[in-house]
Amino acid sequence: MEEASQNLQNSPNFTNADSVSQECENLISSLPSEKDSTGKTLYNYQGSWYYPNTIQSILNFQKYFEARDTDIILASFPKSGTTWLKALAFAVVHRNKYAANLVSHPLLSDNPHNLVRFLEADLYVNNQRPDLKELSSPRLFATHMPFQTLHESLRDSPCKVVYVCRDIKDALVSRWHFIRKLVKKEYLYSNYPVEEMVEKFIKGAYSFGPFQDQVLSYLKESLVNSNPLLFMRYEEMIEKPEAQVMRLADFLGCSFTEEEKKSGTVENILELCSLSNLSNLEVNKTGTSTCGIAHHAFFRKGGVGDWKNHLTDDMAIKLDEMVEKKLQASGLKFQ
Ligand code: PAP
Repeated sequence: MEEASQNLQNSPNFTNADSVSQECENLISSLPSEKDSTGKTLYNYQGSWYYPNTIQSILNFQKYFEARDTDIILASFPKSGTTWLKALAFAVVHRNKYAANLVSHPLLSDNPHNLVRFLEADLYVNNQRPDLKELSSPRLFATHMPFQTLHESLRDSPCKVVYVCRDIKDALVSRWHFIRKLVKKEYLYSNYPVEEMVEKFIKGAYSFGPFQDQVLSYLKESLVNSNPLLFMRYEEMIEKPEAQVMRLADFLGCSFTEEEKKSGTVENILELCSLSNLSNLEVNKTGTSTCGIAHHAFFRKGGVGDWKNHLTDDMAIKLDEMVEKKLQASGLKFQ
């Protein structure tokens, strides 16, 4: 959900990229700004870069969202495993309502992004007060905002936050593919060179960037715990999916029982939410999500290390060093 969205002329949620309130316009005029490669302006709000329409929806969210103590917020930097985490969390939380292997499971007929909707990139786009009161608890939401921006609306609530983090290089390459896949030939981004994406990541001014600042915001929070926070890593989910999904269930307060473990519930959920299963569903081949993106664009290769096919060693070293430097300066480590 990012630069490409600025080019989605047919998307209902992204057409009014610059239609913002007077209040938002005043705020924006005071913020640091940078031009992207198409000449559109990004602004830095609370330490992260956004296009104006996203700042407007963040303001809507910060002003009007009323957290419930039972809410669950799934947070991520774009292209870090959001779709997978949404599917897993939905399946885990609602497993008593929908058996994971039944044909009627919502994940078989709808995309994870419609079942767990983004706050700033969907629900609050062009809508100051989406009706969220009717949703039954626990409500699941998602965000790409850094913790400090999300926290403004969670201050008075002990609701849970799950953050999924992925190697910057794989997240970058995934974003690059996403932009090229999503955007029609006539738009500039279909010929977007990966070098430009790397430059952008090094410079830091791109939507929801800088990566390392966002990761640090959640890493810090996982120590402070003003909200209960589970820090997950995409690579660990790939390596040990059973252990990670059980960790997720434990954190969400719905641990798998011994009987569930014996009867294969964990495996069923993992199979239901697997990249191969989800990407081959009719709904994910054809549909468009509530945030205006074609479902198929959220699924590609998955896994760890695809960056090796697209980035040079020099690029990789620069990106890794940049992240390490940021984390070292804070005295924090991933593990
Ligand atoms: P978003 O931030 O726009 O929602 P997000 O789901 O975080 O996107 O990232 C998409 C990546 O997750 C893609 O990675 P790739 O480009 O390296 O292939 C996509 O393939 C991968 N992905 C999507 N669904 C799954 C899944 N069920 N299991 C594992 N990986 C997945």
